[in-house]
Amino acid sequence: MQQRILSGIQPSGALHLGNYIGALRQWLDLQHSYQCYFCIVDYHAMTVRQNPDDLLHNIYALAALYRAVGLTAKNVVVFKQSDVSAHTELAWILSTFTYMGELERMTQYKDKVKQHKKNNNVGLFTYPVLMAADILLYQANLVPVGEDQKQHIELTRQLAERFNTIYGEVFTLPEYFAAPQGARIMSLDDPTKKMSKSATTEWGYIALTDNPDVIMKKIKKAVTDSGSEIRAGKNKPAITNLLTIYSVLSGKSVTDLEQLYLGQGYGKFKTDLGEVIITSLEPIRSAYNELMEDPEQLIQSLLADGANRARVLGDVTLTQVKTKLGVL
Ligand code: ATP
Ligand code: LTN
Repeated sequence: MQQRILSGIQPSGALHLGNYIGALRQWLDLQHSYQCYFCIVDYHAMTVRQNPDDLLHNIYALAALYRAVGLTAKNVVVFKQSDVSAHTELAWILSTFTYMGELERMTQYKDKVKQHKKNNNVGLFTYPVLMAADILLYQANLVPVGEDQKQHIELTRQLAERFNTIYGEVFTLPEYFAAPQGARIMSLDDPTKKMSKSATTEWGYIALTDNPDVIMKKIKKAVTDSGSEIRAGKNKPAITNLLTIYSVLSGKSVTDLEQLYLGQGYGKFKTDLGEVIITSLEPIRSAYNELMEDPEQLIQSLLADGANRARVLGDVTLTQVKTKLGVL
């Protein structure tokens, strides 16, 4: 039987190069050899207060982007988390297998609390349990995500193992899968932070839908390190990040790029990098714009079909879990 993948992205804003390199590009490669479930995790996005019109727009936009990047294989199921109620049902059950201390250790939770001091809600805390439910419901073998999510996958494995030990084998233990290069793309205006949708300024990220002028401006404005050599290294986080992006998108190794720009300043390097990003993102942007001309149509066909296919599989697992627990 073909192995299965599940992954998800929050509809919490414009997708950026970090999401593309860390997650979407991996999905593109894997879609041909796995049965794929790609979720729009709208319940996760709600852990930060959302405006309903923006949330709906972001759901449509994310569905369109999943297609625009090329997630079109027959075995790809794209669906919205809130359409499949088994996710929240299983999350409740799993929460009774999760210890407070385990959630208190999650670094994403600690970071988010700092960002949202006035809305430190319980959902932010239990966020990883819902994520575990997303994954375990589909008996996923592999979860391709950025490095920031590794800790959540480890917790998911722990919960699955705990349940299986007490009640008998139900859940498949999922493996974390990271991009070989670029699993953690850093912010352009602060290379000590990861590139993020919820950044305070737009200078930190390049959105997949940014137009060429904006992309070039953002790259020109990206912070650099002291010294002028184009060289990767521990004490050069900014240029290492830019070289990583260049390398992934051009297929040239970082060592080759260092050779290519030996003795040259940042100016030429940044212009070339800007061009590489523009060329890589152009087909995505045009496919996305075309799909967004009729988002209602897209939602109806893609997400309705996706939800139906996801429900079938989700219900099988939930029934097994409920049977084991004695509530069916
Ligand atoms: P937010 O800032 O709203 O928390 P985000 O930008 O971190 O959002 P998510 O929707 O949480 O984006 O993540 C979607 C996928 O992209 C996940 O697999 C995540 O690990 C990956 N990802 C996010 N940021 C980066 C990054 N900077 N580098 C590599 N992968 C990333
Ligand atoms: N927690 C992830 C988003 C997410 C996810 C998932 C990723 C929710 N459910 C299931 C992979 C599998 C994030 O914040 N990036």
